[in-house]
Amino acid sequence: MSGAQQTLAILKPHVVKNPFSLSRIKNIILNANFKIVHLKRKTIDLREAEAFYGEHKGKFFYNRLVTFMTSGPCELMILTKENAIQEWRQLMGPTKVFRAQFEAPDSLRGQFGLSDTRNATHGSDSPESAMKEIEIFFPEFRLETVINF
Ligand code: IDP
Repeated sequence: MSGAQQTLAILKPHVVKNPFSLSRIKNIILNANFKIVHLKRKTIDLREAEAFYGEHKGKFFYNRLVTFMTSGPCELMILTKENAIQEWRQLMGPTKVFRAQFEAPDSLRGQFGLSDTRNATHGSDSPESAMKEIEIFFPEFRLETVINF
């Protein structure tokens, strides 16, 4: 049995608006040997954004983040690969764009991030959050169907 793992990846609205960035990021994803198991382009609604970022409620950046994430279409993806959660976070780079640009300039956030809010991508940070996040955006998706992908 393979050790394939699923993670939720989001390409944030400023990336989806820019066809050049979007196709470059998708090439990077495929070249890093992730499989895109499911992909949806949609504008996240307020209820989904609040469920998704609930742990950050009350922080100084929360309103700005929710406003941005609901401002236009995102691309939501279920990615699979061995050790997908950690590998995707590694490919994304640090949360803060100034750190990404200095410490990991080749990372997705280093290349495509514009600010801490508009840091290009999201990735689940644990198997528990991957399951919860996939359930928010892909309620129709049955995780067990790709366990042995
Ligand atoms: P992560 O996306 O790397 O997992 P989290 O700490 O879970 O990082 O934060 C969620 C999102 O909140 C980040 O991707 C980023 O867009 C935003 N964020 C986090 N910290 C800050 C900040 O200090 N200023 C502005 N936005 C932030």
